[in-house]
Amino acid sequence: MKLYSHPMAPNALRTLVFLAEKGIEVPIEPVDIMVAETRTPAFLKKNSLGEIPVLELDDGTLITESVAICRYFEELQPEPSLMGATPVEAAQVEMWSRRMEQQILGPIAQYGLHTEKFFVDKVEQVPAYAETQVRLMPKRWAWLDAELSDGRTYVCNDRFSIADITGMATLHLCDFFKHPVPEDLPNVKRWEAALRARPSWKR
Ligand SMILES: N[C@@H](CCC(=O)N[C@@H](CS)C(=O)NCC(=O)O)C(=O)O
Repeated sequence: MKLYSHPMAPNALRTLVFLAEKGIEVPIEPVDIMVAETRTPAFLKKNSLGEIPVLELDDGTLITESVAICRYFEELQPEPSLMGATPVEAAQVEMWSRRMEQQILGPIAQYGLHTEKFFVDKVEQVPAYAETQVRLMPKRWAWLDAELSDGRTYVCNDRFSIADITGMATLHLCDFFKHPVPEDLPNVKRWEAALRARPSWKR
């Protein structure tokens, strides 16, 4: 088994954090997106979208998409549960994962896609759109702050899950683009501090 990955790539990082939280070790084949190693003909045979992470099993099976790779490891090793241990919990974690991906990770990822030179061939970059996305961030953080105002630390049932891992990937992107969480949101700040304190936070 081999994981094509890189800790500086947010989606690849989600899988790396997931594995670290499970205590699972998988051999890593580093793929540097900044020097376009995802766009070589050899890599495109592994993922036609030219993206990491990619998990390659010993029989040659290829699994792409960070959450699909996490799902594979959750099924192999259910404990500690990061995707919900009962049908209700699994649905709630899925709900929160989609919320975190669409509401929180989405705008800052769109900002990166529309501003980084590296993505110029990937999308028609519209700098004005990028600015609208970055302006959305404080509003989205304020939404999360209100959600966490009941005092819970983690987004879903106050239990660390893959939804928080998507939050970690977002915080890494916010660090990179220097758009921190606003200081006046104590509940998000509490959540952020808890995530940054986890051993899996390190890249
Ligand atoms: N939906 C995919 C997204 C994967 C993705 O966007 N990967 C980025 C790094 S975070 C990538 O490899 N980009 C390389 C490129 O665009 O050339 C997932 O969750 O795995």
